[in-house]
Amino acid sequence: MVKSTAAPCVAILLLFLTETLAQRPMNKRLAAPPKPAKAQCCDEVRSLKVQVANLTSLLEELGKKQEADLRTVVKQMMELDQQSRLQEARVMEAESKYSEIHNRVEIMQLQAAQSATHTTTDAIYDCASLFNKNYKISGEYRLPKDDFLGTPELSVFCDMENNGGGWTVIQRRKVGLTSFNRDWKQYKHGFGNIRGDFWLGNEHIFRLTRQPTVLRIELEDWEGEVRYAEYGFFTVSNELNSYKLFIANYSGNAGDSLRYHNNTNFSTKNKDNDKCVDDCAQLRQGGYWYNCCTDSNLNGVFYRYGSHAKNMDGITWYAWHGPNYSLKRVEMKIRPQNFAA
Ligand SMILES: [Ca+2]
Repeated sequence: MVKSTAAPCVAILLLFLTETLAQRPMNKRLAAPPKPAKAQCCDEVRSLKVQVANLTSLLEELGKKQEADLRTVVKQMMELDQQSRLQEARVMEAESKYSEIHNRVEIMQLQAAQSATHTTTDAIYDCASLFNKNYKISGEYRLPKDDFLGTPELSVFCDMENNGGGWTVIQRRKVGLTSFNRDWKQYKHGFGNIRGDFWLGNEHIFRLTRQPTVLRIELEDWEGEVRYAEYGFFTVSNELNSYKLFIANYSGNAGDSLRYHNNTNFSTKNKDNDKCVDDCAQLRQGGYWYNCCTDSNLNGVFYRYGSHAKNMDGITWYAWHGPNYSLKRVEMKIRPQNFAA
């Protein structure tokens, strides 16, 4: 009987063990992530990767296109610049021809007038006296020599049309091909082209400002804006006093950048008469009434657009554009205080 009861117990135990062993790997398999979910995730990653690849190539394409566009724009700008320069040169040539013809006519008119008024006492000193004799066209005129004053014949440019006319131009910067880094003698007698860039000459300016004189300075920047500074009083001493500058009574919209130079001597690269340990004429590369050194430098270096905003020795007017901006055009002109148009 003992034998017959032990046999079923062993069978149950074996069955239990078999089931337990069989269940173990099954549980393990159930704990792993389901197969379909894994496949879905990879598909998403793959599609994202494709999208990223597409975007990258799109960006590359855009980048290349932009670069090409930029190159085209730069090329077009360079072409336009070239064209405008050519046009500017053509306009300048035409202007100079026009002005030459005008001048010939004017000189003939002046000569005729001089022979006609030979016996009268009203002498021709400057553009203002010409204006009062009814010369109202701007251009080059020849002032006769004056035996009484001991002055030689002199070519001047008269502005007969702007701000009431009668102006004798004593300085001009607009073309930029004439160097203003000249010596004492050249500044004394004048240099340049009376229809282009020139300095009339300290000796002539001294003579012309012996009567009470107004100075008008006109400035233009590279953006095309025009401003002016006017001095109701302007005179220059003789050579013994180093053509010392005296100015007063400022008015205008450019700011007063000549006041700092008031009461200073004229200096050139070979004559340091400034009020500075430095040699201002050498530093600023011009001839001017240098103090220590500048609040304006109208006889400085002509820098073209693009290189006009980098140097201290350019044609500067601090009160308007600061110490490093070289102007595009300058004109200094004088007229007697008692001038009445
Ligand atoms: Ca000095």
